[in-house]
Amino acid sequence: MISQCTGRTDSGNQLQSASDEVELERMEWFREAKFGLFLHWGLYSISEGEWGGDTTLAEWLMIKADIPSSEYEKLAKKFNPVDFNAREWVRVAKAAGMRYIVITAKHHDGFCMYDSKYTEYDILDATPYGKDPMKELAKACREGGIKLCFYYSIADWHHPELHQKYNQRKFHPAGFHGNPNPNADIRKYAEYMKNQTQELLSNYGDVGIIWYDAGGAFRGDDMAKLLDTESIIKMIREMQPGCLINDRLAGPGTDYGTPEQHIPEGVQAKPFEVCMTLGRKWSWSKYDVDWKTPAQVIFNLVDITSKGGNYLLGIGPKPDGSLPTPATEILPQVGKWLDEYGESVYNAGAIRDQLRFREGIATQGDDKIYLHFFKEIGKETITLEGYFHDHKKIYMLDPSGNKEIKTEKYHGALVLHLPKKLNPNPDRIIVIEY
Ligand code: FHN
Repeated sequence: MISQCTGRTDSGNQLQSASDEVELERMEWFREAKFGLFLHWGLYSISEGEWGGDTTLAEWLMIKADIPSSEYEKLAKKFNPVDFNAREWVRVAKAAGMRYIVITAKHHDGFCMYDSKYTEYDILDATPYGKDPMKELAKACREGGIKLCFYYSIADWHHPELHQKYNQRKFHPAGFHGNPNPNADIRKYAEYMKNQTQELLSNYGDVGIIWYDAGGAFRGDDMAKLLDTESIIKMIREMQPGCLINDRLAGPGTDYGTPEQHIPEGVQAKPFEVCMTLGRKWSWSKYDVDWKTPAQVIFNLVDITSKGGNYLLGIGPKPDGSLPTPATEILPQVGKWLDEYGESVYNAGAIRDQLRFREGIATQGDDKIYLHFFKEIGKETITLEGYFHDHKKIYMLDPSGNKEIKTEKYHGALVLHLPKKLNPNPDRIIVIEY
């Protein structure tokens, strides 16, 4: 039996090879974490979603508004997040039940939200703020016991050694760059990327993930060859063996898949993490008004867990460093539910049995099956086919006291008699303990 939390077998010796063991070890915190906070924060946040009358913008501000570097760089002089409080960000994440934070160290605009020795185009050298927020966040994460992870854009609309042809060609057939350099040398950009990865892994303590992202750049190009990604991956493995690498860096041996804004169908063979915005935008926009409800977030989290994945939920801090009010209202409600019912997520994963449960979503831990009913099912009994355990007990999960569920066997299936009054929460959970 494979544990859903660690992926490790009960005997521990059915693993295929030593490298599998290393991989499982590295992934263990990630499998157990289940839920993370994705933060997009940068110069684009200053526009608050608007530029030249267009109010549909966000972190793609520079490319969508076709802003040259000479113009875009001026935003740095306005970036002064005086209300940034790393401890508050960590408190909000933890209160939501999130166990890791992924933050944009550098997005496609090329601006570094940390103190880099490889460029002056960073928050310490180019803004009035003059501090490194990632240092403060790293400290707050360590104190708060949650993992700090860095998003790093492979695309770069500012760096002189990345030819525009490698960046996104979504709006410009020749590719986009804020200051195109026809003589750009991709080897120098590859070295820059590797050096910045090295400093992120050197200066902020343990890093949970380097979350690479091309955002459509290098499409049709051999990214692995052009950027020598194998040497970057090798360096990461040597510097911080516990640091994960997502699959958006082309190359051998990355750790997990990253479906975006959708939940894949069915249980996935490889570890994965669904990244999704809480509103409509990845970064802060005051025009972003379509926010998911706590119930929708909970449903997504349980659905993703039932398929063996993690949920990385995105919000955009404001330019002053404060968090969007809707996020600070929605996330604590998700955290409250996880406080009461979170064992069906944190201590569980995809169903391993042949159980067929049509009335809702099932997750399975090491010795429990959790049946989540997200809507009224309009009947007093349900029949679980393909169930074969000799269970110890079956009960409704209830923080005020679990309620025993009556059952009976019927032609090899298990019939559950549902209680008349189901809990008034967005999710009623029946636990089968065996
Ligand atoms: O282009 C980026 C986008 O701005 C955002 O960062 C998302 C988050 O996963 N990734 C890319 C689009 O897939």
